[in-house]
Amino acid sequence: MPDLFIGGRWTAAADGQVREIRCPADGTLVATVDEGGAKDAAAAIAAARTAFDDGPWPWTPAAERGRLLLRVADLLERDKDALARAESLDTGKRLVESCYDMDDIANCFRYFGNLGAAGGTNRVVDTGAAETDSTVRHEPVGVCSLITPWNYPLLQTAWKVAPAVAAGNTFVLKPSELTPHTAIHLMRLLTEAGLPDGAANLVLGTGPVVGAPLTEDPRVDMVSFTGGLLTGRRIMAAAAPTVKKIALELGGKNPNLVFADTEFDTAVDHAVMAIFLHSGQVCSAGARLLVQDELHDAFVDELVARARRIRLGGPFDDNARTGPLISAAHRTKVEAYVAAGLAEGAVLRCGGAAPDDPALRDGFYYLPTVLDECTPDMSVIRDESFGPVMTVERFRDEDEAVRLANDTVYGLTAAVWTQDSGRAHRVAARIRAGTVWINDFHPYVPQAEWGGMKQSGIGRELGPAGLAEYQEAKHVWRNTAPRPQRWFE
Ligand code: TXE
Repeated sequence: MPDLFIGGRWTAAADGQVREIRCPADGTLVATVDEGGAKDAAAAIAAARTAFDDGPWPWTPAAERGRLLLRVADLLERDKDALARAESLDTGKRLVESCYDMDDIANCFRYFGNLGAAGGTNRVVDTGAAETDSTVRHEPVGVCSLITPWNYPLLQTAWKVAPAVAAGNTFVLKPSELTPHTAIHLMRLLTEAGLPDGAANLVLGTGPVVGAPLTEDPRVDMVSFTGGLLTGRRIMAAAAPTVKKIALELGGKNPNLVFADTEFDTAVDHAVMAIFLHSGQVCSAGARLLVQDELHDAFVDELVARARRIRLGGPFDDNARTGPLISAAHRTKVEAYVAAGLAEGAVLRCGGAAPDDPALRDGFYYLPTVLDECTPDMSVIRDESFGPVMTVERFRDEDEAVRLANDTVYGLTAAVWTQDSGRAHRVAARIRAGTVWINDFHPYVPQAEWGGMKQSGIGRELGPAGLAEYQEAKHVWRNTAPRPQRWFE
């Protein structure tokens, strides 16, 4: 069966191109999929445009749209095992982690489904004048291009597709060219749940070939993108000439602040998890450890010992605790990043290389790495590695901790560890990031907004604002007893 989904039909690429998808854990061939081009992107945009302008979906009552999403949530649960397996083969991620992702994805559809099923968000306005009625209607934005990355492929897709569909939009989805399989499966589930033809379209392919037209075409009203900062800047520029609405989630360089009064074992445990989960390929990863001077030596010694014990392995290896990087190119980038840090004076405490275990030879593995004695001017502090690399900086007091934490162009997440709740709240208030955890790292819920300050992005996903992102507010004012005003008489 072909892999592109355009106007309710499965189709091969117009120019017949295909791509091999290989598992990053061992290089085995997962499948060969159709690779779209500019013609396919144009056809998908046309289908989404027609479905929006003429189709039933934008005019379907919000409650009915919500019920469709609840059916999708049920179907996701039905197909959880197959979806998790497909996600693990594409990404190399441990199967158990893909299973957690699938639960989160069903919850995301359920959250936006319930929001819709509650009956829409239109608002009656009291104008203060008796002979008027006034309503603010929340309408869909239109045709949305949804462009997603490879680290949490279906999760990041769900964060866009569920609210876009709930709000009545039509869309063209372009997943990362490296991880297309769960997006293909999702199209089947949306159709099975009853989404009309043309409301959901899928084009596989690369950023420059398929992504670029999706961000430039005048028939597209909105672009929602999750990925790297450089691509985000490019997308913003591409969307500017036609003044599209944009939503961007562009990663982070997230500080994890540990004060000396914290509970030692728990804070070390979370610091290790904060960065080495999914080998650091997490936009919210706690890549920058900031630790108070007097705790530094003991804390770093212990976390280095634990990092050395982390077992690497493929998706179906029950003993593995984290997997490979997504590609050879990405590993090369992480290697260059570490080399730059060492040249700038960072101290390598562990890792800093690919593992020498012959069983891992065919995968893109990289050892959990800790770079100590880092300073704010170093490139390893300023740039995102998106790999299993933790940098360590020291701070003396609360003011210095906050100053260092905020000394970055990013602002996605941060964490503060202390038993002093006054300090915890002061620091949380002063850090410029979209999410701040106190004595925790990584949890999120679909009810709470997610997104970045500064160059980590524009707009929010999840929560009520995550739905509003896909809506336009329209004020409809009706004069119930119109009379001439005689303004010019
Ligand atoms: O991401 P890209 P890449 C960061 C991380 C990583 C870096 C680069 O630091 O090392 O980004 O990774 C599509 N027009 N994050 O190169 O390029 C592309 O096909 C339209 C953070 O893999 O941002 C894919 O579908 N689309 C992050 C998507 O953009 C374009 C997750 C993401 O790819 C395009 C991943 C273009 N011109 C990487 N060029 C996070 N925020 O979670 C590419 N794409």
